[in-house]
Amino acid sequence: MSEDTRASQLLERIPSEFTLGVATASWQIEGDSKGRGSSIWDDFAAVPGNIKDGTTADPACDHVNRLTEDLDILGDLGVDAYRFSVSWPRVMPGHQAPSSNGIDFYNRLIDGLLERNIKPVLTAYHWDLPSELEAKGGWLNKDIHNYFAEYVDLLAKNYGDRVDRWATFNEPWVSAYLGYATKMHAPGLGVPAAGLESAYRLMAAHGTGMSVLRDHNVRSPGLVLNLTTVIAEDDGAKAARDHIDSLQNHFWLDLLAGRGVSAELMQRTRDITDWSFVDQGELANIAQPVDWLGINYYTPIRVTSEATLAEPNAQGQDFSLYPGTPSGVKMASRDPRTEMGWEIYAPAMTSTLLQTSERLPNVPLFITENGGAFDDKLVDGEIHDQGRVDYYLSHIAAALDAKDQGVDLRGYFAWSMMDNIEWAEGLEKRFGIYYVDPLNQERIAKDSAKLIQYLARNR
Ligand code: GBH
Repeated sequence: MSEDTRASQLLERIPSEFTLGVATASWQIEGDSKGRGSSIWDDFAAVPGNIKDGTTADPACDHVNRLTEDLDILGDLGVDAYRFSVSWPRVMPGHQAPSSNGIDFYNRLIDGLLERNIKPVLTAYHWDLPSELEAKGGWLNKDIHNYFAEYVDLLAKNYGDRVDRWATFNEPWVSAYLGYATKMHAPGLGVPAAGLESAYRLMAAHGTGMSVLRDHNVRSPGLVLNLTTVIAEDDGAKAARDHIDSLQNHFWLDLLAGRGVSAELMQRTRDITDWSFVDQGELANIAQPVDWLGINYYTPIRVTSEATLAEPNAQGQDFSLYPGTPSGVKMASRDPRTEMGWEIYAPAMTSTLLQTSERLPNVPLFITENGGAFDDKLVDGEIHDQGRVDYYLSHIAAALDAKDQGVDLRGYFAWSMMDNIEWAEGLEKRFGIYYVDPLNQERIAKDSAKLIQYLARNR
């Protein structure tokens, strides 16, 4: 089937009230690090070797200085919504007094979106913790939820009248396990027990943030998790599968659904932590209703006990991210893959949505990130990113399959609006639907941008 036919058939399946959007995050695009306080990602990037190509926060996409141009791109795309994150150290440098310049930047962003008829979707925390708070223990500090509450209060006061949808956190699993259990992300602690503890404290802060957002009566508060389907390739891998599933998926949904931390998970991790940081009184606050849940989906996780069959690991897939996994198993992602090595397998997106709607019933779901890094080639000013176009066609269809099967799926956001700093991978891994030239910051629509534009404009 031709690509145009696939695109027009997909278009027919998208309901008119379904939200179509694109997403970014502050540290990955903003640049202008001089105009804000320091974050753990600035500290992490300053250590040689932490970021593969030595990329630092500046200039990134120089988004702070190119705000109008980027707003015009969003307007031209014709998307319903734009998901961005606020840099905590830009609006509250050092977690001290608020910065009027920083607050004004997001006012201009939000107002510019509304002028173009685009709904602002705000994430409070997408990984750039003020350095001064990390010095106090970061997400291991038992008072971190109170610091977070002060920050969310500032956001709600300033933006609560105009933001359409709020997320307290983006992917707390990544903060806990890439940042604290391992050294893959900032702050790079590398202590397994710290992964489990920070995972809990991030969710405690989510609960406190929700309370603040409710106090301010903002529209649609919720959060974003990275969830996926974990597949055992054989019987010998089932115990490992269950453990990874519990840390990756169940843990967060159990807390949100009021089931607390499961006895099985506590049992399987008892040699790592005694979970004494779990405060029974706090669990109800963590479990307060959310108006929506965002799911960031990229790839499934496969586990096998047949060591010789194992494929090379996908980028980042490592058992150190899942403290307590039984030994004797391997990750077994398959071809085809993106440039990250992540397996492309759209049915796992459908199953992830189905599984999530069972584990946390009656909560509207959004795909808040989905996309891929591909080896883009700029030829005569054009990027024919066929791999990414195929990825979007198959994954948006897979999301709609879940909707057809009864999942209350309300929208889909492509990651990302433009090429940006892919965290520890630096600038070499490109997830954008717009190409960003690292030398002159020129933005060029890839074929995938034309696909998203076609879908967004023609519904
Ligand atoms: C998201 O993280 C981030 O929100 C976003 O900032 C980032 O740029 C984007 O995705 C692309 O990476 O790692 O092999 O075990 C996604 C992080 C990616 C972590 C998929 C879990 C599972 C496969 N997640 N990953 S693997």
